[in-house]
Amino acid sequence: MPGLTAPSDYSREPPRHPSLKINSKEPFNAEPPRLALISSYVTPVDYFYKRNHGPIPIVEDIDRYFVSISGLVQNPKDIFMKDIWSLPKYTVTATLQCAGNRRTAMSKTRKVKGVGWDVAAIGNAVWGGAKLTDVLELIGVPKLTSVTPLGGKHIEFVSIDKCKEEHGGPYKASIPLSQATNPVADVLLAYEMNGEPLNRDHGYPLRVIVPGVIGARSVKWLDSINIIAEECQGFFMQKDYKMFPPSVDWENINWSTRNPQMDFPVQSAICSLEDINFVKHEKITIKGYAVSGGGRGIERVDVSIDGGKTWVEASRYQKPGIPYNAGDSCSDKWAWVFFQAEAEVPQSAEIVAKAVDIAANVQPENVEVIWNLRGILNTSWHRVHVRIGHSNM
Ligand SMILES: Nc1nc2c(c(=O)[nH]1)N[C@H]1C(S)=C(S)[C@@H](COP(=O)(O)O)O[C@H]1N2
Ligand SMILES: [Mo]
Repeated sequence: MPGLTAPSDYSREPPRHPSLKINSKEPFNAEPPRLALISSYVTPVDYFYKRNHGPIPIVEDIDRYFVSISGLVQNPKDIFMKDIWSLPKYTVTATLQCAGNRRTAMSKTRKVKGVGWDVAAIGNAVWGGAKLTDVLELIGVPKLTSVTPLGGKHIEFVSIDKCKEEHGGPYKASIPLSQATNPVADVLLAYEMNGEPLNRDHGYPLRVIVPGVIGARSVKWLDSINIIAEECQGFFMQKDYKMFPPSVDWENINWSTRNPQMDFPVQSAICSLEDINFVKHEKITIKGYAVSGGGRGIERVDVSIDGGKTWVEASRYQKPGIPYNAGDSCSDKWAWVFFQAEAEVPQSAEIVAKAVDIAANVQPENVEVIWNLRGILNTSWHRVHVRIGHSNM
């Protein structure tokens, strides 16, 4: 495609912040330290987790870059950046979370396949761009369309990066057309992240942002869009990012029995403490993030210092000085909340956090009941251990 190319090796990768913890070098997969993650409500681009499946594409000529939109539509068209820039610009504060967040902990119960992540394969950014539904209007697909006259029901986003899983083909994913054309769903073709043009790692020049949905559907380095009758048949929709029950393992898996994961479930993690901590004082701060999918706000975060026998409610906030209330018009509905609680701990304590969303969905107590062979969606209660004293005691 003119304007955008994809290298077939890793010799032209962008620079990255040295504090990121690298889980895989090629392709580059990295997350920030826990404390850095909760240092600000809007995650700085440098600290935002990076999840790639191939070498990072390169824009050679932004004026020649376009997205071709075709498929089951009457008027297929190539959309250039100037067309996108001329549409109303929206900014949406949305949390992106990889379905593999917290995978390493799931692997401790029973081995799973996939890149290992601690609790920071997640970040919150202010995404700026055009609403996808406005872009689709340019080619004659009206708002709130669930099926086009030619039978298109899904919208497929195709990138140009070369992915091993696609045998060197590009990354792709789809969402229902009804969601893409619903202005309230806030699906963006984003060209900005935190007020700056997207950088290469995060999808420059243009990426999809599907708020409230696992990160895998927010396709970076967008190359083309297809309106199709059935959902995308690509690897990352059909052979990955599906949630299986604990009884299914590699010898008895039947991928077609499950739907591709879309909304992410309710999640929380403590970030002010590592898995095992030796502290000097009895008084500790328990701080972290909580978030749910589908725009469901966080109703409550409970914390425990005795492994989950007794609980207290943590305070929740997004922006300083503005009380957070799920569903309130001044809260960011697609974004995480931070929670905080102070506690006095005995000599040795198991600290636990669990969040509840506005639909009263609660995180499961144990990882065993949600174990799945791909290690996705570990949303079990997050536990850390604290001991008073020194590590050599
Ligand atoms: N083209 C392309 N888009 C992609 C991916 C990819 O490898 N290639 N990874 C997906 C996954 S699995 C996630 S979690 C998010 C990560 O976005 P980020 O790197 O900006 O944090 O991008 C998604 N979009
Ligand atoms: Mo992901």
